[in-house]
Amino acid sequence: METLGNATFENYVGLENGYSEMAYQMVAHILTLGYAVMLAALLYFVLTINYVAPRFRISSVLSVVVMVSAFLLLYAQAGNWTSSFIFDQETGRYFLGEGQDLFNNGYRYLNWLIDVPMLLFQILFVVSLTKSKFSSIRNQFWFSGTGMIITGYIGQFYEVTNFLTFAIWGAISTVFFIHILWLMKKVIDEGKEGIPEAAQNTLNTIWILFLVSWMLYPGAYLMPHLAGIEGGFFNETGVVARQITYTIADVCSKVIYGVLLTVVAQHISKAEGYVYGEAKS
Ligand code: RET
Repeated sequence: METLGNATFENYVGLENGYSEMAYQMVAHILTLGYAVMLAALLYFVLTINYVAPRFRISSVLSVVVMVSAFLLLYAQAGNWTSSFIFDQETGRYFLGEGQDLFNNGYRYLNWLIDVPMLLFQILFVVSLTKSKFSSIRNQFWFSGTGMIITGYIGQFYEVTNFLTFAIWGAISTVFFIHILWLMKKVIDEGKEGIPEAAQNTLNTIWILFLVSWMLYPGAYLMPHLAGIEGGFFNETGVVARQITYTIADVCSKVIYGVLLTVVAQHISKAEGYVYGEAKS
């Protein structure tokens, strides 16, 4: 057991009990679904870029950046899963393969280092701030976004070996997270001023979507310890639950969020007289 060191709990489960066919395949499939969605959505964001007035198009460009980086990361993550665990014919289960790379969610965290600032900046190109300064909000998003992820990245190495270290880094990361939530609420509240009602309603939906989908990530961080400190989700159910949680969170926080921002931009564009495909008078 000690030989795995700071490996994440997926490896401990794979070494001790192995994975049933269903658990193994569900993770492989859900990771594949994840990168397939990112590639499909990439096309969506490229093809719809002219649906909004020119000044909003940078929002679509940022979605494209997020889609490319998420696609590559999830593709690597899926390969990491299938190469880490090997089918054992005697037991009919998948075990941690010898001489293979261990499985690690750290790829995700480093991907978030790109995606989180992009997703936060993205809304600033759609809404107009009435009181706050663009550069001040942008810098704070940048500071707390990267702070949240780097501290969480360090913490996740200790999820099995040292619960206290894991909890302390997680708590520091949460402070940055609360700051981000507070900033985002401010941006959305200011952004709602003076825009069409349909756009205001979509911004309300974006706030709920943001809140719920971003909270899923700390949920996934805690997954091996949910339902009790000892045992609990420290098994294949927890492993499957974590990857499902990540995939739902990724689709909501990157794809649906990007689509809804385009909808807000479309409402505002229309109110300003920009309709795609109509000649300017
Ligand atoms: C961590 C560590 C534990 C505490 C908290 C975390 C928050 C993570 C979040 C990640 C969001 C990622 C997104 C990625 C999109 O590509 C780092 C898990 C609060 C909120 C939106």
